Amino acid sequence: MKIEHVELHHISQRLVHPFRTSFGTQIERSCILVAVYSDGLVGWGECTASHDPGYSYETITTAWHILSEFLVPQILGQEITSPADVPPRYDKVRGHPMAKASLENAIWDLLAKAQGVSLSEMLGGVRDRIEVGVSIGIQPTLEGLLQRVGQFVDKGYGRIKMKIEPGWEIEPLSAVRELHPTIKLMADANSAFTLEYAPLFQQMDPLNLLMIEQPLHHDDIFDHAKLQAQVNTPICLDESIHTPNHARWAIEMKACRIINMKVARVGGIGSAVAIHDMCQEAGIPMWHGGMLETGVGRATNLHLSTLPNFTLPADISATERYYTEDIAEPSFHLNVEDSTITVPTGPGIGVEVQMDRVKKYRVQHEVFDTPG
Ligand code: OSB
Ligand code: MG
Repeated sequence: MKIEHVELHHISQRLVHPFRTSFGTQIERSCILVAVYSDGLVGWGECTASHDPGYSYETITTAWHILSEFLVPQILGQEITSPADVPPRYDKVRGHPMAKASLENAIWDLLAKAQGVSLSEMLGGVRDRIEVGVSIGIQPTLEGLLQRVGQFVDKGYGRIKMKIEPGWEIEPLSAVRELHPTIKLMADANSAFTLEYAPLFQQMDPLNLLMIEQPLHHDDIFDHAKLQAQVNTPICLDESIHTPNHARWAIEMKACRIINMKVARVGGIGSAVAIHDMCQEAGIPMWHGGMLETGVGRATNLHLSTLPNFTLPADISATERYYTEDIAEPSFHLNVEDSTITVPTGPGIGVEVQMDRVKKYRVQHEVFDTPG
């Protein structure tokens, strides 16, 4: 298919509830939506870079720059017959996986739509609903935390993830564990600790956590291996894994027993599948993480999670947990009987972007047309 036209939309939406992690508090959530046009079809991808470089060095502004100056020009006007045609066109661009993923994922959606199959079918997915949990930010008080956890448990979420940082760890985790003795519980530190905290992580062993996510430095693998050797709870890497090589190093070094997949963090669906296959081979289970996505990114994440090695609950919650009004329809609901979300079955990612809403939340827009 010849890519005839590309559009970038920077949108900003208020979250239903502020989201506090060890790197900051989000009240508004911005992203770039990438739309690629060919043969009367449009494919969508979401760039999850944030306003600030807290989770990753990429921001909306760097991603816009990389997309408009370097990535879109490599795709526009080109004949693309397979998603595998895309990554080689990025050869001259180092890093910037979130920018790369948004355009590649939009092309996967476009090609799946052209074939009349869902993205999951195109990928060889094996399930039609994904087990999910909810990620709960750092709360101002312990009582507030227990109340918030209780609300999500009552809504039917079967897995709770709590954000932690130095000073907000054992006490809140123990309090939640005491109230919910059998729930699937885990902690995400977003790189807030150092190896000197190993004794603190050993204290978490009796809490029977599913895993501890990214306790140490955002680009570390080495110290995580030292920490994993000292604790029984599985360590899961998020921030440290950007390429199949990172995953291989982490597995060979025994730096983790679980890997969190974020398709944007690893540069797109092609790289995500390569990491998936490597982890499956190595016996390292995975789950899909989240970046507070709109319906576009959430749908992409659900389709990818249908691959066989995604065996742990995903950070993909119902739309209402994030936004009062999403930019895509239909919105996602929790199946309360088994804490799952159903994967859309329509062509591509299976959601319809509502252009009137995109325009309502849009703060920046750029159109790229085929030269000549
Ligand atoms: O580390 O998993 C993370 C949100 C923004 C940035 C990083 C992370 C998160 C979450 C939210 O934990 C997961 C979700 O989308 O529900
Ligand atoms: Mg994380």
